[in-house]
Amino acid sequence: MLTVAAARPIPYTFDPATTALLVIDMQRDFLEPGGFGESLGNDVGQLRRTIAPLTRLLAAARAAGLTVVHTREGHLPDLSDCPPAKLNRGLPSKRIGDPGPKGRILVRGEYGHDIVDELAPLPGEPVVDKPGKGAFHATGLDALLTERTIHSLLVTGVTTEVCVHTTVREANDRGYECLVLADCVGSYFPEFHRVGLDMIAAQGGIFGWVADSTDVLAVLP
Ligand code: C5J
Repeated sequence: MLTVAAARPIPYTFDPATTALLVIDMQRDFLEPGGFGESLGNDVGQLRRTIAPLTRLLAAARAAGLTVVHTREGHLPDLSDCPPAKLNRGLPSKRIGDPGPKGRILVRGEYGHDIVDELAPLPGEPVVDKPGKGAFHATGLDALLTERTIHSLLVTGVTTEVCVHTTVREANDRGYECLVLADCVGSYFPEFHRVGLDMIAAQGGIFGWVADSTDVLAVLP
């Protein structure tokens, strides 16, 4: 067992054999200059600062033999898996399925929907395509983790208060112990990022634990 002593609110203990690194939605359209996220006026620098520490953590996790799971938010080309309540949200002409700077917005198979080159999945690493914000909703993620006897999740990706938070809440309710890596998750809104992390660790770790990736790197074999 390994212990991340600096985790808040209390040290986080995990067994690498039953732990997965979860990399949430590190997609071009959210992170890259010229992508959909930036076209909405967002500062993608707030998200891009996660790429370097996450690259290091991903390499260390792979070297330590952890299960690595990537997710992507997006929909089938005919949008049949996108509920109207989601489809009708957003600025007109910048909705899911509309043409965007890197292909149709949040549509599977489009260039912008895929993961940034720096964090490209290795062959054999599962990539979970999810239609919702949470990675458990309408996906095979729970079954995949159960099959591999995973109980603990090192959670990374974007955005802190949306898909990361939703996924951590879903995971917590399903009995997974989640450690969120503060420098490997990001939001376009620094205040939401800070408060989002505080909400996870508050009340004795109501949704999980928070630490920096360097705290995990220090204990990984
Ligand atoms: C958003 C996400 N923010 N991956 N998606 O729409 O957090």
